[in-house]
Amino acid sequence: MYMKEYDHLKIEKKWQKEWEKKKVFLAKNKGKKYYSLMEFPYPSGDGLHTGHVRGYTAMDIVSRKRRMEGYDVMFPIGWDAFGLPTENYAIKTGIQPAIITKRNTDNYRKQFQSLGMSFDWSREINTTDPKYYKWTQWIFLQFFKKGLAYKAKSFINWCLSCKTGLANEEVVNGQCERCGGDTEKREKEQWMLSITKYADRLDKDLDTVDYLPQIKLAQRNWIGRSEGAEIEFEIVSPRQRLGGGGSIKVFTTRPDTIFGVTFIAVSPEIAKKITGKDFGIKSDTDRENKEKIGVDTGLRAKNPANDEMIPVFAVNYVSIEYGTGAIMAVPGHDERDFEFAKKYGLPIREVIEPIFAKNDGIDTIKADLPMVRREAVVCVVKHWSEDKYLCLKWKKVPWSGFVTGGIDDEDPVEAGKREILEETGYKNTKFVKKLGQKINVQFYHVLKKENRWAHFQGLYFELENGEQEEISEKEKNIHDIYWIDRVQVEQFLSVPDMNLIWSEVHGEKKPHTGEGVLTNSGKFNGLESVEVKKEIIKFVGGKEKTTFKLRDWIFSRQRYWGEPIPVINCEKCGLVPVPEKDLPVELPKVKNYQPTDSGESPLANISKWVNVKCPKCKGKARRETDTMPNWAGSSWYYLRYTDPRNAKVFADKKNLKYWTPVDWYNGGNEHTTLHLLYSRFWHKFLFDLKLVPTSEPYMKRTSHGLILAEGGEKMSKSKGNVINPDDIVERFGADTLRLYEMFMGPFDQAIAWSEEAIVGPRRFLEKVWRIGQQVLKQKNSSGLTLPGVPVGTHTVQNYSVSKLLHKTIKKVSEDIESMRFNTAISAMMILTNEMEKKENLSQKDFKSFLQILSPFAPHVTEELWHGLGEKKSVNLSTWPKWDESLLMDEEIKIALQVNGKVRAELVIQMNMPEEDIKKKALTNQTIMKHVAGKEPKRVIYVKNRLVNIVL
Ligand code: ANZ
Ligand code: ZN
Repeated sequence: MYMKEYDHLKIEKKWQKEWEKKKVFLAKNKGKKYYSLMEFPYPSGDGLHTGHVRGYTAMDIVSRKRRMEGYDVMFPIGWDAFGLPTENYAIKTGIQPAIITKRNTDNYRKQFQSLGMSFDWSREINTTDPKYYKWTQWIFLQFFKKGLAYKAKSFINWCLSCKTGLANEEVVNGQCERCGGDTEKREKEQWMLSITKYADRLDKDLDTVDYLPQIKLAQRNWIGRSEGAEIEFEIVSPRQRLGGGGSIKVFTTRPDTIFGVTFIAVSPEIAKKITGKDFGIKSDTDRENKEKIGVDTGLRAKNPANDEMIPVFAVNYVSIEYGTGAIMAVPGHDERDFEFAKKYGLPIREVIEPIFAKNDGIDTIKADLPMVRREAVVCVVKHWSEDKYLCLKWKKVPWSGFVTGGIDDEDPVEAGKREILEETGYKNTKFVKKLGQKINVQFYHVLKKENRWAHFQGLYFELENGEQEEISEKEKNIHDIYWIDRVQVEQFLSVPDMNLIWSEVHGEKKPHTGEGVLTNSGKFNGLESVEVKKEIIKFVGGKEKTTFKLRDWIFSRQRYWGEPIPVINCEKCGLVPVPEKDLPVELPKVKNYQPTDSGESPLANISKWVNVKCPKCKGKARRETDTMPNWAGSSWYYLRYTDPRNAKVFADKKNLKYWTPVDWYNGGNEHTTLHLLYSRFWHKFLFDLKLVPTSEPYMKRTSHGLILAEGGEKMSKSKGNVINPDDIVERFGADTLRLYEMFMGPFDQAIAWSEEAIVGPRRFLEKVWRIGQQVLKQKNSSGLTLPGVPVGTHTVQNYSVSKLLHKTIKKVSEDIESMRFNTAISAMMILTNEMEKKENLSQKDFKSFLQILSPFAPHVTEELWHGLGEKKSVNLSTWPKWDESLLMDEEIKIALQVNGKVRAELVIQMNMPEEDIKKKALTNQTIMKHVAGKEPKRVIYVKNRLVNIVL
């Protein structure tokens, strides 16, 4: 019945076959559904590597747990098999991509099976199967019919080595995301999908889903929602050329800075449109990094806020692709404009004073008190002979800074001198200059007991000598005086905004780019920037406008191994969709997969395939020869799993209603922008057509960290550091590999492979095996441990194991939900250490332990489970519940009585089982003396209070 040694090879094969035979993991389409999904792989020639195993194991654990919780679980798998690596391999070897794909998927399937993944294999799909891509093409046609798929000439990124166009998001630092080769811009006619029409919803609806915060953020950044305004600046000169009219529309997120505009900056394209002249400037999309260049166009515009005449520059740092392609430049508060203005000697005007509100510590603003505004000065004072500055550290509040003080209707310089004298005693101050920067600080004045809004004017003084008066006792109690070295002043200041004042004395002044209080802004002076935006937009006749960074999706590739775009070009009728009855448009077999240098797809050379009749007029026409990008098939695959063999629709409504949305979707960190966004977009489109029941495809999304090679480098074939899971499965077993990968570190972080560390999980499983053999032996040898019958002291000892077991059940249950697999495993390791020490471990407890371990190590647990007489898979058993009362650690004292008289005390754990307590009472030394060997008539237990032994 049981093996002596833990023979993983035998056990794992045996159960994989058994599961398959008994169809343990097939989804049933009835009951409480749970849809767990892991991104399907691209089946490359190299096979699965250990990096893949991490994410799949995680979702396998979740799926197995859900089955045990009584859900009808669907955990499907398939192949995202179109794409360049296969095509490039086909070019090299002359083997058809379809054949290569079959070979690779066969290998992947075998590998997944050897890992014990509980996939529902009956739902396997393949994006390159014509029966599948028929529906990818069909969905594309729906986009086309709604005008959301269109052709446009545009500059695209061209990969010189893949010889294909790439979407912006497939270019990373100027290089092709796939092959790492150089890219260039080429103008080409391209198919586009109007994802921008969904930008707003793609952003807003993130509020309705449970994604990890960093994933939502990545999506939001990619969509790049920006709330601002469009404002027109009238062109006032030269009048004659423009016929006295015309204006430039700018997009700004900071209408509150409009009084600080000192020039208009437009993209070269807009400059050309207005003036007809080419200024020889190329716009650079990489607007943050490049040196800013510009030319005065000679145009003058009027600022609608203050009627000022300002110059219009054609610049390289404003792009035609964003907003209106023109900006109102505010060098006082924008770093790019600041850099440009300094370079070209344009005025810099400050209109926003920083504001700093104290919101921690004892000087936190009190919400229920009014704000009292005070004019104030802040005095930077230089030492008479050294490069040091006079600083104060307050005693009662956590402030350190310069000499400051309030002023009423007096000359600020005089007030400053007076404050310096009062607070520090220094007499001979020489005023040098006023500092342009003013700042606002809001705080609770602890001594005056009121909220203060201090409006600080910066003043700069130098001391002529060190002559000092005695300071009053009162002042001495307020602060200590320090002379701080120039390089340390910045560190010393506790209010960060004071740095802006300091930076005018020393160091480089930078524009304040945050919010604040308006100044030099006419009737808006003194108001806060965040509150005044709408009003200013109205004041200058602008309109509120939201823009997005997201661009339309370039949806064509000039390559062979992709879904043909199902459209026909007719000279007479234009672009005509292939009739639905003619779908799929199958990829023809070709001899040569080589892409062409002209940038046309290799399909263009197959005249038999290309030349067709127009479906509308029956005249001469040509097929589209571009194919879809490799993101197409993965944009809707999770829908197909619900009904994978349907030939009439992409999925039956009933199945969609039952299974979608996906309850939990896990995948690589690298897919949290593009794939996730693209599939959300397709889903919303299908939702609008009432073809899917929900507006979001995935309820929950998590991502796992990469597994790096030993030493921390990325695993790659070229570096020869890829770890093949087959090898590990053979030597250590799939259960060990699974455990190891879940144990190696926090799930969302990258972590390096370590051959040495894998031994730990293996030893753990060997221990589980040994304990299992022990429990089995007990079961087989005698009736000694029949559950519920206490024998000797064993029950008492078992009690502490039970307690730890219930703690572990709770921990594992909760940790799986929050993907803290590593801590779940270490809790189980601690439990086995305790279990191993016990001589007569109860079968029941051991079985509960097998159940919670089974999602992690399904094979060995299944073997032991059946060894203990179970007939059904452990994955069909019920997930154990923990007993709350056993979790309490509280110890209490109870009284031990003999014939009603208290003779001793006993410390017990609260809610300890009655049997255990009675036994403890009877074996207590003092009590045994009093009982003196007599047979007790009765033993009465009052819960958590006392035991009375009646003789
Ligand atoms: C005036 C201003 C004042 C601006 C200020 C910023 C700070 P985000 O937040 O990324 O949407 N801008 C607008 N269109 C641009 C274009 N086509 N190329 C380059 N820059 C452009 O950025 C919006 C801000 O970026 C806009 O607000 C505009 O500069 C600039 F203190 O207007 B702002
Ligand atoms: Zn036609």
